[in-house]
Amino acid sequence: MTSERTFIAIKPDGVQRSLVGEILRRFERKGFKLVALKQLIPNKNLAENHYGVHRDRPFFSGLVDFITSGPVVAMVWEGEGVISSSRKLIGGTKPLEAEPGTIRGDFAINIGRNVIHGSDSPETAQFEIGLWFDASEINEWKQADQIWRVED
Ligand code: IDP
Ligand code: MG
Repeated sequence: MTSERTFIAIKPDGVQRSLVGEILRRFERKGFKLVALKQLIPNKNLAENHYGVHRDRPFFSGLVDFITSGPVVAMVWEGEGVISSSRKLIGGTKPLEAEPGTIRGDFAINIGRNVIHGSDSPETAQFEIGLWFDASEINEWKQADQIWRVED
């Protein structure tokens, strides 16, 4: 089994709308392991680095203003296949097209207020985890009931 890690962030709209518990619940009940969690208001530098691939897009400055506008809940989740599975739990970028049952499908209607971010590849996950977290903030621990989630 190859375990991997992904970076997940509840954006300021998700925090303001009290969706933190609901979102954590969805990742927990799926069976992934939470290995880092903090709330912070990202500064401009962090936001611009995080969304660096979108630097030349027309929505970039609005996106940076939005993500720095209030508290974000930043997390690292661990498990086999967690990167692509998280993207499925999150749903498509455009909330009106996101499947019902996904986070964006259930809780959002607007692309600029789509509640949550998740890394889209192993390379992005590694980059984003390093950007948002110090190695010392990530905990290695064993889930007591892991044998009931994952075969040996
Ligand atoms: P993703 O969050 O599903 O990975 P990306 O295409 O990487 O989607 O875009 C990053 C974020 O930028 C989106 O989640 C959304 O908040 C914002 N965004 C993307 N496209 C638009 C747009 O056309 N208008 C406004 N915001 C956008
Ligand atoms: Mg993306």
